[in-house]
Amino acid sequence: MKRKVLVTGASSGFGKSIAQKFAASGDDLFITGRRVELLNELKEELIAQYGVSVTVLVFDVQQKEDVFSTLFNNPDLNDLDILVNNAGLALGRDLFDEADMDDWETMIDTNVKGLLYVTKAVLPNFIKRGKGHIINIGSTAGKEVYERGNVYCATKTSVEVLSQAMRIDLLRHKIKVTVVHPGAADTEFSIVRFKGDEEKAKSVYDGYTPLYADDVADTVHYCANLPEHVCINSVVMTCTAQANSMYLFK
Ligand code: NDP
Ligand code: 8X3
Repeated sequence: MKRKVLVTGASSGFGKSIAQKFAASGDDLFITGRRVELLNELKEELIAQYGVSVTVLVFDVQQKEDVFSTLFNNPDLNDLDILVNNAGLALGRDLFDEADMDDWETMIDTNVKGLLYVTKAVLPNFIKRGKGHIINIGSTAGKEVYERGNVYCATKTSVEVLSQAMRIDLLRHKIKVTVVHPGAADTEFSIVRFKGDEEKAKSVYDGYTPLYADDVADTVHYCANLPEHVCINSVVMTCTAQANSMYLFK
């Protein structure tokens, strides 16, 4: 049956691929991000290829008022089935004492507070219907802390903890909560992390085959396609060359 799926951070990487997977299986999409041109391009592609309905919603997840004015009480989202909280980023890879405080704040505001705002804004729709599925994108960075990962690791640990908390507190509303923790994946992630330094970003994926956005999207789509009574709580996935945050065989 056709579902309504909201994917944050769909202008690139995992989010774009996740939107493509759901559209390919006939679901209607709400795709969000800040880069409106990329979202509009994706919308045209999905409509032309799959004939589904696609709505572009442009907002910065850090801006609470914008998140709420776009999502809260939005009648189009009344019968939302699935929320994928994917928007996020790392900024910098610096030792704790040398890291930039503005980078820290942006990561906390995006990866933690943004995820909370978006979830709170659409939750009444799930509660009214007594069903819904929240799929949060964490990271192996939330499983083991690595050198120079400090605040990024803290935000992804928060995603793990908040996923557990949501699962417990929302149990009475029959809402499923899944968290997917991917390891190193070749997206725009490292270009953003290294502030546009493409050489440095590329070197992160040299010497092994990393995950690709489609690998993560397949897993998210799988978790969203299980029977009503089944919920995958947590998935940690890495490429074959990676064991965890610390061990990568190049
Ligand atoms: P990308 O940089 O390719 O995509 C990030 C997406 O998040 C973009 O669509 C971007 O949209 C959106 N985004 C970032 N900040 C904001 C914001 N303030 N408001 C709204 N949207 C925002 O990276 P990935 O696809 O790799 O990352 C997706 C998620 O996966 C992130 O949460 C990341 O932490 C996590 N992750 C990534 C891994 C990797 O190795 N790539 C591994 C594990 C987890 P726009 O710029 O248009 O706003
Ligand atoms: C992104 C993967 O290894 O850079 O979450 O932390 S890593």
